[in-house]
Amino acid sequence: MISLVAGPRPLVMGVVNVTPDSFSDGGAWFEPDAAIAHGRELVAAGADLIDVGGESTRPGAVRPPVEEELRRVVPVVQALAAEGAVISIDTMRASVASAALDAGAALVNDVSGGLADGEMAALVAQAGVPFIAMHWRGHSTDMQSRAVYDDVVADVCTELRARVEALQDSGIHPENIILDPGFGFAKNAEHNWALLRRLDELVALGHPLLVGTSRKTFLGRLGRPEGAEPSPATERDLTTAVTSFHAARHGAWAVRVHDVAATVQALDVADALKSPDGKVGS
Ligand code: PMM
Repeated sequence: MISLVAGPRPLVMGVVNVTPDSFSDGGAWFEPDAAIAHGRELVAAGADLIDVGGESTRPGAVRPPVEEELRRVVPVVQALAAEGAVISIDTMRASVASAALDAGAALVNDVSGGLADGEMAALVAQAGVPFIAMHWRGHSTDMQSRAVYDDVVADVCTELRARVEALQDSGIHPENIILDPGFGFAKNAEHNWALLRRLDELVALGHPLLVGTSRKTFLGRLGRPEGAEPSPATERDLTTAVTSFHAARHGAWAVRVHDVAATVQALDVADALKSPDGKVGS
């Protein structure tokens, strides 16, 4: 089983999006065989766990019917889990989480933190598996209209604390709750940078922290004039490796990324910079 205690370096969660329209990889792994082959490549590159998702959450995305989501993810989870990969199922639907757990998934990654489906928390409590609760304010169709905060870091911490309480009330063991600030979800670029700058406050919530900046639009805006198009998503892996390095230096439990090989190198650098007593060097 995967360790939920932050180790010497963060775990690497490789992303397999079985979707026709994800912003980050544009449907490259939509066919089950291609998705399974990609999952194997990510494991070979050093991924500690594989996140399989069948619903695109890009801003403005329309949700697939549940049957379609099941058709996309179940064969991929089944094949990769049978080969020994540790799989998280990235879904907001309890029925999809349940089918994926039956197919061999080991944890549930819900970008809505249990808010989108009233049955999710009870299902996870019953299954006794780790649950990734991401900060979320509503479905992708109109989430950017909710990117309004007094102090984004304080507000995200408050909303995540409320989620933890509700999840515990539903029977999920606190030690099974992993938190995620939800980079890019109802957040503008400055909100995302503030969350990264003040990652320590999120780690201090006392739960393992997952950081998912990979290929997100705020990275594509770096160095571009105001109002210019961001760089293509596949050209954001270097900046992603740097933000993963930063996450490692600030105690993240895991990073969720597309380019596993580059991330492993970045985390190796972070690890090498620690002194032998495990302290972060200056
Ligand atoms: N981002 C995406 C999808 N799932 N899950 C978690 N826990 N955290 C994230 O930041 C997150 C996620 C969207 O990105 P993708 O299209 O590259 O999968």
